[in-house]
Amino acid sequence: MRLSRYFLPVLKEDPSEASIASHRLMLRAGMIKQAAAGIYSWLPLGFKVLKRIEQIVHEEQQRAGHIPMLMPTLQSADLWRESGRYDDYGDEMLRIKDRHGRDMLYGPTNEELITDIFRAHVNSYKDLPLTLYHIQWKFRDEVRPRFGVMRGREFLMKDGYNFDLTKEDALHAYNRHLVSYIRSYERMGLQAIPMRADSGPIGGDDTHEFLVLAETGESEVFYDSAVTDIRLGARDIDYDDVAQCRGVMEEFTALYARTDETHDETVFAQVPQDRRRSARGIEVGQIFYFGTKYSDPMGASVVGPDGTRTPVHMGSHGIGVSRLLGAIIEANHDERGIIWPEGVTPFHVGIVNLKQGDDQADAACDMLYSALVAKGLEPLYDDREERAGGKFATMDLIGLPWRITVGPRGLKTGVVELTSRRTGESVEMTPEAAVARLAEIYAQTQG
Ligand code: 5CA
Repeated sequence: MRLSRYFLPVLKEDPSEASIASHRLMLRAGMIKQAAAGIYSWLPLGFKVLKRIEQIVHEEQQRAGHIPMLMPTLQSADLWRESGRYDDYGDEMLRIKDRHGRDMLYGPTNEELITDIFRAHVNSYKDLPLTLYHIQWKFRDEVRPRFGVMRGREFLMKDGYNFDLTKEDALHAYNRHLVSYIRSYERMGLQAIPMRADSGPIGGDDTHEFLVLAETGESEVFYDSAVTDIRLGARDIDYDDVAQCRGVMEEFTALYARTDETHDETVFAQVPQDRRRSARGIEVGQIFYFGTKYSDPMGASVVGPDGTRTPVHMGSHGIGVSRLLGAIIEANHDERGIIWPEGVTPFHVGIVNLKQGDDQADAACDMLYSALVAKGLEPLYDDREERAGGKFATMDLIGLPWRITVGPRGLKTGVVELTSRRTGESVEMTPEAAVARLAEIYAQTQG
């Protein structure tokens, strides 16, 4: 993409409505624009990152054997009356009447809808296990929408639902989700720690939230600092291997890590004192096992191997896709702007032409551009007639992890400069070497 032809409405000044870094930087980098309280338009740059995150979530869910689909945003109130949650959900639910006076709602989550689909089409235990998911907009009429996309009213969520014959099978689904979530977050360059949490309006006994540690996080958390040393990394996972998934779950949840809702001072006191931490975190996902809470009242059952009908065991599992942009920026920025992890960056590399209009510099940039594209990389070429300082400031603000600077001086000896946004380090090399280096770096971020 050539910047002169793109739509990147960066702001020069800090917007007054933004109190935390991610909100401020998303507005300044022209990624989002508020449409109403807690409701945002996703401008091209923000939309690109949102799609990259979605893509990682899709790949990792399907790797775990979960099946993508799409349910609508508007739902009928009748289903929610069946589960008993129409009244329970309270003012957070946006209620709407259609022209016939029928009660509708903008879905805050989809347990009822998916259970209805299941009971209409699945009848036998032979069709289990089954996990369906979608990535769809949700609406929750939060009392205090704030921090930009972090606590929106309209937000994008991946929500998945497992249907299993037994509690044991459903717990395997729970573990599978835990593992696949950690993998997804790691690919986004994030450490999100599973913490024992409270199930709130979703219900159930078993639930973990995934928290990214950040001073601006809304949740208070307590943990054993040794938990921050655990990584999934590149290990091979067989999602059908019940013992392996349980093993990973146990490894990640054995140490003390809880949100304030489940925090227990007496248990916490058993953690060695020098490892006891209290901090703040951003909740980027939550998994639940709730047994037959929805399948029972809604009649979602299967005929088991012994010929009798039993309600299915269920769980639901959510990732805050739009919130993740905020969380990633909170964890990756400096005073000059965003620093995207390679896995989610909107463009792989920025090309800065120091002397636009100079035949040699223009030709070198065009060649670089084509060579990067040929390697499957997406460059953003700043081809505007602007001072170098302004071009650098824009690149630093929007946070592409790598920048190639092309100028007449370097071209005299056949070199360009490759700069890391994170470390600020610059290395001179030939354009071919820069392309090869970037191709190598990005090959490592593939799932
Ligand atoms: N049905 C379950 C799991 S599918 C569910 O709704 N879980 S949840 O309530 O925990 O939401 C899942 C994730 O969505 C949260 O972990 C959080 O990351 C994100 N989320 C929740 N509320 C908001 C909000 N107001 N703005 C942005 N993201 C949100």
